[in-house]
Formats: sequence, structure tokens, C-alpha cells
Amino acid sequence: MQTTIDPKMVKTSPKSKYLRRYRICFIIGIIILSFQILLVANFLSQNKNRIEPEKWEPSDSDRDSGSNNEAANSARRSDDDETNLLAPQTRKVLNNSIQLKTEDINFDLPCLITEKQTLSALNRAKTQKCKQLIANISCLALENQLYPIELQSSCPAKDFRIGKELGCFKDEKNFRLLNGYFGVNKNDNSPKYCINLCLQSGFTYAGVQYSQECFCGSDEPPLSSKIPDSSCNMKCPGDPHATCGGYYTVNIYQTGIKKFMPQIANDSSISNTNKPVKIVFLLTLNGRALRQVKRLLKILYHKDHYYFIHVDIRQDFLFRELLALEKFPNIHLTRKRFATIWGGASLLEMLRSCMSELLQMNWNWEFILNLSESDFPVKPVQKLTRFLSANRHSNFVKSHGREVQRFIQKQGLDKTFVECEYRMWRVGNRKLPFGIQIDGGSDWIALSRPFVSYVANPIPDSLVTGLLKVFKQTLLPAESFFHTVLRNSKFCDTYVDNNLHVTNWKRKLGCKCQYKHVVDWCGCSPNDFTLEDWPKVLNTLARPLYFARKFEPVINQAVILKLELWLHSIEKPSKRVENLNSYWQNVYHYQDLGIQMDDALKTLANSISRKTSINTSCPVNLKTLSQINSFHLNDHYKYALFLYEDIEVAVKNFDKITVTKPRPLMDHLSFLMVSTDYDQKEQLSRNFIRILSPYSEPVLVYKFQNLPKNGKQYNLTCLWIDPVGNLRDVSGISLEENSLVGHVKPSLKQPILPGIWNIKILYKDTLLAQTSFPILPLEFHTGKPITSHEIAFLHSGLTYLNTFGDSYSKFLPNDSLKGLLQEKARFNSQKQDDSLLEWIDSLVNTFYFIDKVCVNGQVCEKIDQCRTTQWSSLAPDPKSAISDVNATTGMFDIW
Ligand SMILES: *[C@@H]1O[C@H](CO)[C@@H](O)[C@H](O)[C@H]1NC(C)=O
Ligand SMILES: *[C@@H]1O[C@H](CO)[C@@H](O)[C@H](O)[C@H]1NC(C)=O
Ligand SMILES: *[C@@H]1O[C@H](CO)[C@@H](O)[C@H](O)[C@H]1NC(C)=O
Ligand SMILES: *[C@@H]1O[C@H](CO)[C@@H](O)[C@H](O)[C@H]1NC(C)=O
Ligand SMILES: *[C@@H]1O[C@H](CO)[C@@H](O)[C@H](O)[C@H]1NC(C)=O
Ligand SMILES: *[C@@H]1O[C@H](CO)[C@@H](O)[C@H](O)[C@H]1NC(C)=O
Ligand SMILES: *[C@@H]1O[C@H](CO)[C@@H](O)[C@H](O)[C@H]1NC(C)=O
Ligand SMILES: CC(=O)N[C@H]1CO[C@H](CO)[C@@H](O)[C@@H]1O
Repeated sequence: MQTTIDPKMVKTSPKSKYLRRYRICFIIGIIILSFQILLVANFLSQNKNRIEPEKWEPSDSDRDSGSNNEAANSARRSDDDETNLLAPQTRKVLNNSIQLKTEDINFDLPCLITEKQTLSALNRAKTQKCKQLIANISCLALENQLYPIELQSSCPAKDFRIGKELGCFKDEKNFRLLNGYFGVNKNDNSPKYCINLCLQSGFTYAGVQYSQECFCGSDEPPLSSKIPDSSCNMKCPGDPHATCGGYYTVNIYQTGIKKFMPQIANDSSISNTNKPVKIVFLLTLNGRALRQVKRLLKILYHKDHYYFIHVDIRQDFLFRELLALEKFPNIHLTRKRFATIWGGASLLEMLRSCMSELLQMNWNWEFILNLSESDFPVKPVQKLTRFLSANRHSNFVKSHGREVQRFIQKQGLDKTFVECEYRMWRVGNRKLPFGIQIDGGSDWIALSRPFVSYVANPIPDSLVTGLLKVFKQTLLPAESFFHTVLRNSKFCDTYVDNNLHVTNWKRKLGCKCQYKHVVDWCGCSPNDFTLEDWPKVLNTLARPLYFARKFEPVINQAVILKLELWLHSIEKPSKRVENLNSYWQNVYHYQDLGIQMDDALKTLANSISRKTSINTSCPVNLKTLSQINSFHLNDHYKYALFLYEDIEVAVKNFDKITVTKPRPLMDHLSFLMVSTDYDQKEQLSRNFIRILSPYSEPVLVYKFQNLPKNGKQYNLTCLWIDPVGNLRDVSGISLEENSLVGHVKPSLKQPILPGIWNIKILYKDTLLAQTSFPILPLEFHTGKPITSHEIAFLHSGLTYLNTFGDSYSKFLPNDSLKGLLQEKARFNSQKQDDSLLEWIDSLVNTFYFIDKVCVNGQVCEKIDQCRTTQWSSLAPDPKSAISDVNATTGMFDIW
């Protein structure tokens, strides 16, 4: 058959029957072909779904709670939409035929494992202990020994009984008797299957119809719709002995639960003569934001409440520094500390441990309220106290508010997870126990003492025991364990659907699969509040919301100050408060245990001490480094502060940017820098000091401003040129009106060659700008002075072939220059001892400078005392200083 045909010819010679036949043939051919393409595409996309079931999942399903504000509501909805759009992007195709790397396993597998998810986890886990745990759990699950098959709800349900048959009813297409949920299952549908599904989703009635369909609803079907049983006569695919309705006829059953109605919280503003409740603020802390934690404690503190603090076991800095606060009898740090990862099952273990300790202490609290270092109140604590006093026995949790089956899938509740090596491994699918409702949502909660005693009882009842087994293998257990216990226990009538929090979701930024380094899943994270988000704070005013998150002073401290003033109903401080807009965050402390100081940071710190001793004629001790802090002023990173025994040095980065062609683009460049640890959510690098070593993964961070709004897209090219003049990577930046901030990450092989690297930015073959950055050679390796063996490996970089051809050669050094650079690099790579230090110092001198110096105690001519400066970490910081409780108010004074 001829494959091409000239359509003009067909038209111009309509009489030619022969050609017309060809045309028809051709068209049919095209139709068949496109149909096939469609099929293949469809197959491929389905296949992709099947191979990689990893779905996007809401980390923390906080919704904008109980909003009566239309704008806020629609904002939330569109934020939710973002999440769905995200899913395909975050999927990666897994290798379909996974083979177990048996050579990596030195124990006998307890059973035959064929499940791909398990095999993948077994291959990726590093230690034998973790591999064995994964195998043990997976085999128990396979043998149905891991989870309870069925659990009994103890939420009183009066006349409702699981599986009670109500008979056959007439249904209507446009007016369904059961309209809460609808599902089709061609293989498993049966009354039992459908009842379980509806019960799990919290519905009172389940109905099977047309053999394959399952309907759920909470409204009782009217007796008027009842018809003779013989009208329901279709067989069930999942149970040959049962009938599954018929054509618009439905067999309806009770699921055994009554219609769920969350409690409406009492309004505390209306006459409240209740005795005030005593609250435990359970602070679960991580990180090094000590000054922010103190600021939070200051605003939360009242002598009649309690402050119970869990610090992650790896964070000894925070723990050590906060211990001093135990001089207040109502502040306590637990000594039973856990290492918790995001989404990890250990979180639940930690929370239950804290709760049981709290139950045993002689503190007579009535509520536990969960907070972290990134929360801040949006109402004074007295208001919270009044509110909880009016709602004494209620439990405050926030439900996801979506369709339950969808929630289960998104949240991965139908998967078994195993936690080890600080990771949540997904090992396979599972069935949730029959007989209970599943609920979940936000993991920010306020629970009453009776419920806490029930759920944290050391000898729990069968419901809690069973659910603990399930949630031990659950991703993000704190987001659904308490909800599920609450809904299925005798406390079901105390459920208030409000977690008292407002969360700053910006899913477009926060749902970039944030946590895949610690979980086999995609997670989201809310954004930090900035001044721009202030309207969201104002919105909480008339609503029963008492906290907001997240706040992070290294990102934005201005909003924290504004909030603090707002809470104290003042416009501005009545007196001058020192360093109100400054923030210091510890990076290193000499007493730090466990985590070793970064080798590059230590190398830099030593170089800075050498640099300082040349500059000051003062007899100060620069030998012992005591602390490193990052200093932020007016929400901009300003200095790395190196505090030695009696002197502190403020170090700043030089910006090495040369713009060669300012117009029309580069005059809009607001910054350009190379760093590591880019935070996609906050759109900045968290490596403020910008230290890069042979082991770093550099990123170029850029920001443009006020680009002309002409709808134009600029595709820029970045050349990454190593210290010897080789092109190591080429990456693209695509600039449009709505992508003015961003980052590009080159793929550089480690160890990266130390020395000065260059980046050239091109637009259509024109050099627009360039910048350079240092890869610091190391004086230390894993904490010890580097050996000549390590130097040989680390300081020569990795030699590999260039694959970029000649197209950019005019932007690279010519051969004679390259020869010189290579000679120099070879010479450098052999440097040891003093000559190595000299090389380090010359790089440090090129990229960092000492802007300020102060002394502590020591008297030195012309050098300021640290305490009197406005930048030293020893300068006064009244906003974070905790002194004495004010006897009149029972609280800490603000500053
Ligand atoms: C998939 O895995 C098998 C065995 O582990 C391996 O031989 C094959 O190359 C892999 N295929 C891809 C596309 O990675
Ligand atoms: C796995 O199970 C075996 C046999 O029951 C046991 O000896 C081993 O300690 C378990 N290992 C882990 C890490 O759970
Ligand atoms: C509201 O207050 C009444 C009377 O004090 C109390 O019985 C009821 O349980 C309260 N409601 C909630 C949700 O706590
Ligand atoms: C340190 O010394 C160098 C040259 O010796 C000088 O240029 C620089 O300004 C000095 N810095 C300070 C902070 O004194
Ligand atoms: C820029 O690059 C993107 C993809 O990288 C491409 O879709 C777009 O057409 C390019 N735009 C221009 C103006 O070249
Ligand atoms: C190579 O480049 C250097 C510096 O750009 C220049 O001075 C030199 O003349 C060039 N040599 C050749 C052979 O082009
Ligand atoms: C204690 O608080 C009261 C009321 O706010 C205030 O007037 C007083 O000055 C505070 N006392 C001290 C010692 O600051
Ligand atoms: C249920 C609960 O209390 N959850 C949270 C308590 O606070 C930490 C953060 O510090 C959350 O991650 C928990 O999930």
C-alpha cells in the first residue's frame, strides 16, 4: 500500500474512484493508528500507576478550620487542588523486576518474600538489623499475625448493630437513598465488604446494588421505599450466598455505628464562672532555635499552667540550655528522650511516653496541648484558659474533612511501614481491621485528662492495644491514632473538630515531596509566616483558634514581633528595647555531643582564628572555639559569629558577582549566590554561612525583581567551570514573571575539586554575568586532622571526561591558561601542613572578611566589649531573656 497521498490530488480529481478508496483506507488507517496510540498511552499511564503506587500524601492535613471567611475557604480549596496536580510530577518509575540482593543479607529470611515494595526496602536498607526488621515485619504481615483482623468499637450506638439487615429498597438515579459514598468493586463486593467499607468511613448505613456497587450513607432510608426482598436478586461477586441488590434496588444494612456528630465547642465569652483549667503545654522540640523557644515559653508562661518539654535525643544543645529552666517548678524536661523523624512511628511512642509520665507526675492538669518550636499563640493564654475551662471534657482534634477512603489512600494508611535507620520504609499493602471507623487529620491536638489516661494507660484495653499494633507500622501515626481512638472509644461524644491551630499552607511551595529522604512517600510542609501572611493571623480573631504555625526567626522575625505586640495590645514597646530586630541561632557549641562538627566549618573556624590573630594586637585566646552563631538582622542573614574564649569575630561573605551585560535582564537581578541546602518551601539556602567543601552539593540560588511584564520567557544557561577551567555542568534557568526566585543544582561528582569555581550565565550566546565560589580544601576529616592519604583522594577532585563538546569553548579558558591552572591545581592538591593552611587561608581571604571584632572581659584598646555591641551573641537580647515571674501577673514580663 502506498503510504503517502496528496490530498490536493484527491480533491482535484474527485472522479477517481481508485484514489477515493485510498483516501478512505488512509483515514481508517489513521483512526486505527491513533486509537492504538491512545491505548498504548492509556496502558502506559495505568502501568505507571501500578508500578509506582507512591502517591502524594498530605503531611499534615490541617485545614483552615471552621472558617466562615469565604476568601480563606477558597484559598484552601485551591491549595488542595495544587496537591493533586503535584502527584504525577513526584512519581518516579520503579524498576519493575526487583531482585533481592541476597549477597547483602546474612540471615535467613523468615518467609518467601515476593512483594516488590518489601524487596526494594530490603535492598535499600543498609544495616542487617534494619533488613531483618523489615523481613520480620513483612513476614508477620503476610502470615496475618501482625494486625488484629477485627476490633470492637466501644462508642455507644444504642439500637445500631453491625450487619443488621433492613431489607430491599427502591433506589433512584437522581435521588440516592445512601448518598455519602459510592464505590464499585467487580471482584469483592458483598454485604460484608460494603458494610466494612461504610463502617470504616464512618457511615451508619451500607447498601449493595447492581451486584458490584456499594453505597454508604448516614440518613435512614424511608420505609416508603421498601420493596419485597425478591426485587433484590443479583448475586454478589464476593459472596455467592448473598444478594447484592438489583437494577436500582439496594439491600441496606446497618454498619453498627450511629451518625457521627462532632461536638460544638462552648463559647467562652458567654458567662464563664468555671474554675480555670490547668493546661500542660507539651513542647516537642527539635533543632537549635533556643532563643525562639525561650520567646515562646515567655509568652505562654503562667504560674498555674505546666510546661513539659521533650527534646529530640540528638539535640543536646537545646536540652542542655533549657535544663536551667527547671528552676521553675512547673517546667520539666523529660529524660526519656526519643529520636523522632518526620512521619515516623517513634513519634507516637514518644507522645505516649510523655503522656504516661505526665499522668504519674503530681501536676494536677486537665488538658494536654501539643506544640513545637515553630508554633506561636495568636491569643493570650488567658483566653485559651477560659475557652478550655468552658469545654472541660472535650477533646480537640481536626479531621481531614474529605472522603475517608481517599484519605486512607493519600495517607498511606493501607500500607505497612517499618521504621529503622531513621527512615520509614514502605514494605507492602495491608488491610485495616474490621469493625472500626478510621479518622485522621492534623497532628496538633488538645486532649482532656480522662482521654489521655485512657489512651496512655500502661495496660491498654483491647481497642487501644489493637490500634497501637496498627499505628506502630503507620506513616505519620500522630495524624490519625488519636482521632481513630477517639471516634471508636467511649469518648466518641467528646470529639470537637477543631485543633485550635491555623496553619500557613502554601501547597504550591510546600508540597514538593519534601521528606523523601526520610520516608518512602511524599510529604507536604506548611510555610513559615511572614509579614505578608498577617491577614491570616487577623482572621483568627473572631474564631476559636489560639495558635498559628509555622514561625521561624531565621526566616522572618518581624511577624513574630508584630504578633507579640498584638497579643499585648500595644503598638510598640513603651521603652527602647535592645536588639529587638536581631536574631542569633546557634550553629556549633563546644559542649555538643554526638553530632560532629562539620569538617568544613571547623576548617573555616580555624582559618578565621588565624586571620583574627594577625589583625588584633590584643593578647586574646583564639585557640578554643566556644560557639558559632548565625546572626540575622531585620530578617537578613548578616554574619557568621565565631566566639572564642574571650573574643568574638563577625565574618561576612564577599559577593563575587560581575555583571557584563546589565540590560535588559541583569539589572533586575536581586541576588545570586552559590550555597547548599536549598529550601524549596522558603526559597532560600539554609547554609547561611555558605560553606562548600569537596563533599557538598552546591546549588545556585537566584532572585530577580520587577521583570518587565511582557509575558516573555528567558531561557538562561549556566556554565559550571571548575578551578582548572573544565566545564563540569551546564544547567538551564527558565525565567518568567512567576518564577523569579529559584535554584539550579548541577550534577557534580564528588569529591569536588577544591579551589575557585566559576559560573557563567549566558543568554543566547551572550555572557550576561558571572560569579565564583570556593570549594574549601579540608584541614579536618571526620573531625580529625586530615591525613596525607585523605588529601590525595579529596583534594585532587574526581577526574572524569567532559561531555559538552566545543559549543561553549569561547567562554572557557584557552589551552595555555588551562595548562597553568592545571599546574597550579596539581601543586595545590599535594599541599600539607603549613602550605595547606596557607592555601585555605588564601581562599578564605578571597571569599570572607572580618567585619567586626569584640572582646569579652578582656581589656583591649580600641576593641568594643561584646556586651555593648549590637551584633555579638553576648549582646543583650531581652525578647528571649527569661528572668523572674512577675508576682502580680504570674507571668514573665515581655521585656
Ligand atoms: C531492573 O532490575 C534488574 C535486576 O535488578 C536489572 O537487571 C535491570 O537492569 C533493571 N532495569 C532498569 C531499567 O533499571
Ligand atoms: C527477627 O526475628 C528473629 C526470629 O524471630 C529474631 O531472632 C530477631 O531478633 C528479629 N530481628 C529483629 C531485628 O526484629
Ligand atoms: C458546654 O458546657 C456545658 C455546661 O457547662 C457542658 O455540660 C458541656 O459538656 C459543654 N460542652 C462541651 C463541648 O464541652
Ligand atoms: C585586618 O587587616 C587587614 C590587613 O592587615 C586590613 O585590611 C583589614 O581592614 C583589617 N580588618 C580589621 C577588621 O581590622
Ligand atoms: C525555554 O525552555 C523551555 C523548556 O526548557 C521551553 O519549553 C521553552 O520553549 C523555551 N523558551 C524559549 C523562549 O526558548
Ligand atoms: C589565553 O588567554 C589568556 C588570558 O585570557 C591570554 O592572556 C592569552 O593571550 C591567551 N593565549 C592564547 C594563545 O590565545
Ligand atoms: C508586673 O506586672 C505588672 C502588671 O503588668 C506591672 O505593672 C509591673 O511593673 C510588673 N512588675 C515588675 C517587677 O516588672
Ligand atoms: C498528636 C501530636 O501531639 N502530635 C504532634 C505534637 O507535636 C509534634 C511537633 O513537635 C508533632 O510532630 C506531633 O505529630
